[in-house]
Amino acid sequence: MVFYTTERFEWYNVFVKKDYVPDLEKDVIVSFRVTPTEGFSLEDVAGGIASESSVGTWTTLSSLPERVWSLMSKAYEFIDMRDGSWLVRVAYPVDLFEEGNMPAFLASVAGNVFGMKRVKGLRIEDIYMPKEFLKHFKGPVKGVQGVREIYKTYDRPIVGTVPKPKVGYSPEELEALSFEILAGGMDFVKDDENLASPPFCRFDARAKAVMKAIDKAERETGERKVWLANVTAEAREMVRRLKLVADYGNPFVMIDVVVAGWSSLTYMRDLAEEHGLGIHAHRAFHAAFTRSQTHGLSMFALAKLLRTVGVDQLHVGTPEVGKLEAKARDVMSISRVLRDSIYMPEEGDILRFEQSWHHIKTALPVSSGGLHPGTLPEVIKSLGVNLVIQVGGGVLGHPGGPREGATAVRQAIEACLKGIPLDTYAETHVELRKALEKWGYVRPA
Ligand code: CAP
Ligand code: MG
Repeated sequence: MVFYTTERFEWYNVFVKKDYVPDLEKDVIVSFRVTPTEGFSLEDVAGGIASESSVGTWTTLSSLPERVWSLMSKAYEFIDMRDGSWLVRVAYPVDLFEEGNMPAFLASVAGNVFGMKRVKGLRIEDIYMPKEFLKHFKGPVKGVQGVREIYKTYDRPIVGTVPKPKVGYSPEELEALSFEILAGGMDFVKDDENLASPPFCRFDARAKAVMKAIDKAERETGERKVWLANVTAEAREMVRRLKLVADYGNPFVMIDVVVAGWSSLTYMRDLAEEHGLGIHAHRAFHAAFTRSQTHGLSMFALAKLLRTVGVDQLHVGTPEVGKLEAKARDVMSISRVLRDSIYMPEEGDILRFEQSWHHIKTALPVSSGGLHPGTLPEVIKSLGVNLVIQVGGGVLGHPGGPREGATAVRQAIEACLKGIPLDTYAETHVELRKALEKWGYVRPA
């Protein structure tokens, strides 16, 4: 075996190669937004990031196997963002990573680097994945087409409700409420992200109750109705809950994917496929690392990684009309990167890469968070109809009760698709009128 000493190198500088041309077939490329700590040059910082996230450490080494030279990453492009930060692109040879191991991949490119003293801020804006990398991942089980086939609904947004209060109902109460919501026009009823199996609403009892409501609503309406069943729990229990949901013939489970973690999701995705289920991904906790513009991992990159592992639908937020912080342009880009077979960045967008998805199926964006009938035209205008819409408080808070609340949401969607202003449609649709009388077009603070 040949060993080299690295004593004669300025170690971090070895990882800066400004003349490097990335190989789009064989390199994973990460766009880092870098804010250097005072006293460090940009090259010092970029070299440190590239080293720590691939093969290096903080000092020169007395021996190095020859192979390592071909596994090193290269910081090759530096763009001044003119706000004290730089966009640094780092290329990683695909052979650096174990095939299909998302947690290990992230421990590399999104691991120690975030805590390095030499970075004051570090944010991953995007990750380009070549076919060589993607081919080891399975992607969504159903994809947009598969989800549409479940509902037999192809030309309007799929729409549903999370009963509120988000936690507190008993199974019997949820049964009655779910029936009202579904009979009123919703396609699905969804558990909230923090509803698992508390003493007053055990998962198994809830499953039985909600499925009874679904059977009854399907008989009454003739439409397919679905439960987005939150199975998030300790891994073995999550498996048991998924199987229970499948035994009931319900086609979806929901997972709080960020808090459950990448290994859990990878495993659950395979189990979902075995049982013919789709996965609804709730992103609770994402804002802890996606919200800052100078540190963390962007929601755009997170959405790509989740599609790669395999979720069929994912929360993306609302185009500035909802209760949670979001930028309309970002929400649109995130929606497109889930739905498109080839993602093309907007003109002038230097943060994001063109991304071809190869065999990985498409996924549906879910718009949610403070929506009500008055804000739906804006949501559909921005995000299109190939979309899942979730309205919780905007249904449960309807003055006529949840059934009328659900009907009002469906009416608002109908009006949008027909190109009729809501106020006009409300003249002949009383449930919509009552919703507009309460909320108008307000954007929750
Ligand atoms: C929405 C929601 C969702 C959020 C999550 C909630 O309820 O159920 O969890 O939408 O945010 O509890 O807030 P409302 P995001 O319809 O009553 O607001 O979709 O941005 O991930
Ligand atoms: Mg919720």
